[in-house]
Parts: sequence; C-alpha cells; structure tokens
Amino acid sequence: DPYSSDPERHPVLHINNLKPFNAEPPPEILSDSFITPSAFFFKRNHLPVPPVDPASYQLMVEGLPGGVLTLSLEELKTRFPKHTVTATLQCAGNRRSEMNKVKQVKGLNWGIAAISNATWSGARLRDVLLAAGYGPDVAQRALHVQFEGLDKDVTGTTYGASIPLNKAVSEEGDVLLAYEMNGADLPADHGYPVRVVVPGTVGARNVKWLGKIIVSADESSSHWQQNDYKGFSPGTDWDTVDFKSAPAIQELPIQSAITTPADGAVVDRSLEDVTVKGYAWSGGGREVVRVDVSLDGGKTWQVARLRSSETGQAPEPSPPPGRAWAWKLWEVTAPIPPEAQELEIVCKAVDNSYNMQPDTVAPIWNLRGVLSNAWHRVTVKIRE
Ligand code: MTE
Ligand code: MO
Repeated sequence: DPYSSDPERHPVLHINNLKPFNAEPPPEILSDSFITPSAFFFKRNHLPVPPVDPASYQLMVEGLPGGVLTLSLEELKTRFPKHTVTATLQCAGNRRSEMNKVKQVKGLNWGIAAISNATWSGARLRDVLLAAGYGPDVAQRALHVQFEGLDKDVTGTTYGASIPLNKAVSEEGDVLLAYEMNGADLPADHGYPVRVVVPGTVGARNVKWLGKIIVSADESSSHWQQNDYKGFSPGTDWDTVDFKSAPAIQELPIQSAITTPADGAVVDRSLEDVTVKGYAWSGGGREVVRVDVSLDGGKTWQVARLRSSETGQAPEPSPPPGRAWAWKLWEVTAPIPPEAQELEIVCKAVDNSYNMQPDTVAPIWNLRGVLSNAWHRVTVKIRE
C-alpha cells in the first residue's frame, strides 16, 4: 500500500477521499480562530505523502546562470533570512458541492471548508533565486517558475505546478519556501520539510514536499497545470472542452461563506437574536473591505463586523496595499424577525477592487467545478 506511511489525522475532519487523503474541517471550526490550527487545516493530497529524511533532503534550483544550486534543509534555514507571512490557502474546488447541485461536475465533493488560514515561515523564494544567479537578463528569456514535489504516482510522475516569474521575484509577492507552519515544523500532510507558499494564489500552485525549482520560458507541463485547474463556460462539456484554450488558474476570485449556523439548523425564538459567522477572502492580495449579510434571502442587507486578527480588538492590523494575504472572519448579530418561521441567510463579500460574488451558481457552473464563489446561502428554522 503506497499510503502506508501517511500520517495520522484528526478524527474531526470530514474525509472526502481516504487514499489519497482529502479532508476538510467542520465549517464552524474555521470561524473559531483567525489562525486555523494545523490539525484542522484542510488537506488536499493527489498522491501518497512522501516520507522525507530532513538530514538528506536536498532542494534543487535550476535554470539560472549560476548553474544548479542545491540546498540542504539546514542551508535553506541558515543562508537566508527567515520571513513570516500569514496567508490563506484555498483549493480551486472549494464549494464544489454547490456546483454539483446544479449539474454533476468532476472532482472531490468539497463543502465550504477547503480553505484555511495559517502563519508560514521560511526563506523568500526571491532570495533563493537571487542566490542562484537570478538577474534582469533572466527576465528576458524566462517567464515562469516551475515547482516539482517529491510525491510520485505509480509511473514515477511527480506533482508539479508553476507560477509567473514576476510573482516569484517580486519583493511584494511574499512567495515563501516555507519550513514552518503556525510556529512549528511543517506537518507531513502540509509538505514537510519544505513547501511553496504563494500568497493570493490558488492552492494547487503551493507545491508541498518541494524537490525542485525550475526557472523556465514555459509553464509546468504537469497535468495539474495544463489539463486541470482551469475555468470554462457553463456551455462547455467534456466532448467540447479544449484545455489549451483557457489559462491556468492563478489568483483566485472574491469568496465568502457562512460557517455558522449550519444549513438546516434550528434556532430558538426565545434567544431573540441570531449570530451569523463566516469567512471572506480574495485572491491576488486584494483586501476584503465589506461583507453584506441578509436574513431574508437577499431582500434586505446589513454590514458584518470584520475581524483580521485573533482578538479582533482595535487597532486591527491593516495589511499593506496589495498584500492582503489573509482572510477576514466576520460576524453579525441581528434580531430574529418577528413573523419569520424560517430564515434564508445569505452572505456576499466585496474586495478593494469592488469585485463581488455572483448571486447564483448556474452562470458560473463549469465542468470541473472550480471557482465556485456564488453568494452563500443557508436556511434555518425558527422554533417557537
Ligand atoms: N503539492 C504536492 N506536492 N502534491 C499535492 O497533491 N496539492 C495541491 C497543493 N500542493 C498538492 C500540492 C493542492 S490542489 C492544494 S489545494 C494544496 O496543496 C493543499 O494544501 P494543504 O493540503 O496544505 O491544505
Ligand atoms: Mo486544490
């Protein structure tokens, strides 16, 4: 069994697939803390978790004038300044189950919790590329930085992805070769000993168990870069789809969801108020500036209180412009409307480019069920 050396996992996780392991936390855990504890952080593996010996681990950096640079884990930790970033990771398939309700799509049936927020520490990719000889001449011929994982399928093919070179070398891009998550060594499921963290970019490019970095004129040729993780028209089906016609997903669109109450929950009228909580995040470093919440299916709205730290106490840290990598948690407490027997609670977020979420799923439905970011709706019953 190639999965026999997979680590143990927390029993509270909802398992979408056991081998390879794919699981998400119960949604209400996400809004319990600004930083998601690593045990509850969603896990998305395409392949078995590779066992890596930290003493013999080597990271290779190729495609730069200095030739191949090889770094041990110790060298990565000591030769480069340690940089810490709080960044949210979201799978392109988060909320896919809502697309499945419109029409069947292909992929794991994720709920709303294939997203989590952590503190990551490591070397800046930029610093490592500079040490390997990156300079302005390289930007003339290279456009992409490819990453290869150490996890392999039965044919020996490794997981791979790439990001634009300008994101990788930008001082404001904050791309990390992370060896710590939430102040401890990376857990096995999250890429021990080293993973790429590409803030603002779809989960799939945040390559775990990193083995090789290649600066190249071309994108990664991997299946996951070329023939997966792309968006298409609702009218495109598996007979007509041409994966070459669409760009690989990089920055993700604006997103929000209600983590509590859960759909179908019962709320006692005697409580008088209902408290609604959730998360909101946008890709590309765009900051969430507002979350609107409705208790009546979208007829009337109120503005949620946003939180961007563990305590939520003023003064709240404000991210540098264009570098809002972490989600915001939000909350609304409102009186239960006197005549209502049922509440249709809806949320929608706005980022600082005034991007907003679409109101329904059907117009953004796509055959792979990615980029599912319609207004999130839950219905709760009022018990008299
Ligand atoms: N890296 C490797 N090497 N192998 C993988 O299967 N999955 C990717 C990405 N990096 C993957 C990988 C996908 S699709 C996502 S959403 C994120 O890792 C999930 O990261 P997490 O498991 O730390 O939440
Ligand atoms: Mo993903």
